[in-house]
Amino acid sequence: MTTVRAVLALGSNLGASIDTLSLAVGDLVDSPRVRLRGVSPMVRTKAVGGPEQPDYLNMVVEVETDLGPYELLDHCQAVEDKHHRMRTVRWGPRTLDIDIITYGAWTSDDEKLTVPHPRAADRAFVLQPWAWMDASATLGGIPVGELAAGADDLSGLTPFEEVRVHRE
Ligand code: A4P
Ligand code: MG
Repeated sequence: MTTVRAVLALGSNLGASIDTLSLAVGDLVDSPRVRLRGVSPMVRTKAVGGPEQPDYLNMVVEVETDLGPYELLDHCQAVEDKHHRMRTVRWGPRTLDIDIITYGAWTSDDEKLTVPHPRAADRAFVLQPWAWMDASATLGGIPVGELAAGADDLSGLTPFEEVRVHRE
């Protein structure tokens, strides 16, 4: 059976975000067709784009799957729906967003599924946790840690350990 490694980015800024992200990772790999290969730390990030909204928690996971790319998108959207995702305002606050960042070496310009994710290369909230998960990862041939270091939103990112310290 052919399997592909895919990188997924998760974000949440409504509700119990820590629990939502943790449960969502479990839900993603609950399918026998999706196995977990890597998990990043969670990061707290200032919202990029959209209306004024709360900070996000973001993280990245790597999965190995025999689902096709559109099947994987359906699976991610089913997990979003389970966590009461509403699609109202584009870039607005959400209980859970799951984006497919890469799907092996496969590329697509389709509006329904654009891969690699067209905005990932500019977004520290995707790139920095990805670099922490996999120091050897590249996007468009460039190390993701290098891309993160040049991303405009890097200064709005706080490692999860510091999030916990603030809460205690
Ligand atoms: N779609 C196309 N390509 C993909 C892909 N690679 N992965 C389509 C997932 N979906 C993809 O997505 C809208 C449509 O995009 C889907 O129906 C799918 O067919 P959505 O999740 O319903 O809407 P959205 O997330 O509001 O839009 P979009 O364009 O995915 O938003 P972005 O660009 O992902 O931005 N700031 C911080 N700090 N942290 C965040 O996580 N997220 C966003 C969302 C903005 N600002 C943020 C964060
Ligand atoms: Mg999305």
